[in-house]
Amino acid sequence: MTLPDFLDVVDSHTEGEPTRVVVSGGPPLGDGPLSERVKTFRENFDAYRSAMILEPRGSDVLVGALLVDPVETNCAAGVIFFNNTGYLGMCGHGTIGVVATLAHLGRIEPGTFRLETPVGTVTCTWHGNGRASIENVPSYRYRRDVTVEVPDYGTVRGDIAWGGNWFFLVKDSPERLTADNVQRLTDITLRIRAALEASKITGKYGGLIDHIELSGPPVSPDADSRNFVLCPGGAYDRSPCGTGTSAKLACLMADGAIQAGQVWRQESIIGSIFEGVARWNHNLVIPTIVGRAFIVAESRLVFDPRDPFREGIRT
Ligand code: PYC
Repeated sequence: MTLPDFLDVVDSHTEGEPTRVVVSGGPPLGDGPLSERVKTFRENFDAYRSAMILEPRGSDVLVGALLVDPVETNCAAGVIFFNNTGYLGMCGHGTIGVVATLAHLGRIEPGTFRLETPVGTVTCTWHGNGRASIENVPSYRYRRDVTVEVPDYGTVRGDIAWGGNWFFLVKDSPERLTADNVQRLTDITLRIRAALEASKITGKYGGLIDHIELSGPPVSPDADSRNFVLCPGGAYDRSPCGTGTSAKLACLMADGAIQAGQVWRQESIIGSIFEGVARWNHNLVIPTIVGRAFIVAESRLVFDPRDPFREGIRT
């Protein structure tokens, strides 16, 4: 496949975590279910992802979002999220970034609409002034109090939960949750993730646990908890992580530690905050996450056929 000459994108950050939305162009993925279109993207057009996300045009922290036609007729659009290593089921900060981008482009007014993702439909509300809410896909705790032996570190205990991606959540972080400790936090969470994989500990139906979330006491008096979230590509989430906060809410609801409708304020490792609230739908938790996103750039990414790194630097 060949890349186009250029792609127009809008970059934003949601509570510190960046999102790049493709606003014109993008690969032809057909009109099948979004999960099949992800497969087509991965197998036939992965150079679009690498060219947009990897250096020299992007970075390991960046999440990309491609808007596509939805299958569900009650959805305004479909969206496929991707990062430095592959494709995400859902992305909470990214959805808030998409909503702010659509508002910036004048494509939406304050109000509510639905977006289709490869793992289900989310309901978005644009409140204006950078603020958006997303009612996420149904979330749940799959296993409680799972222990894993991390070589040369020790036993780590956590819950496995789904919030649109699979998470291993450690309630009482064994490490200091401060921004000056992210190197160590990254190292430890990478080792926890490798140990889970080596021990064949997975989400339901063998789902790969690719996000690790450590929680501890907040720094801000306005927050209930602080987290550090390792993302699939090895970067840490600068935001409190929308799908991670959803997984956390599912665990808190399962424990009876919060009640339906109670606000949970989740602080990130850099001190930004998402507000979360959840309700039960039978035995599943429906989380709503509120956060702010701001536009930081409107750009044209250029792919010069003579450029040896036009598909990004794959290491
Ligand atoms: O906000 O859900 C999220 C997310 C996942 C990976 C990075 N951010």
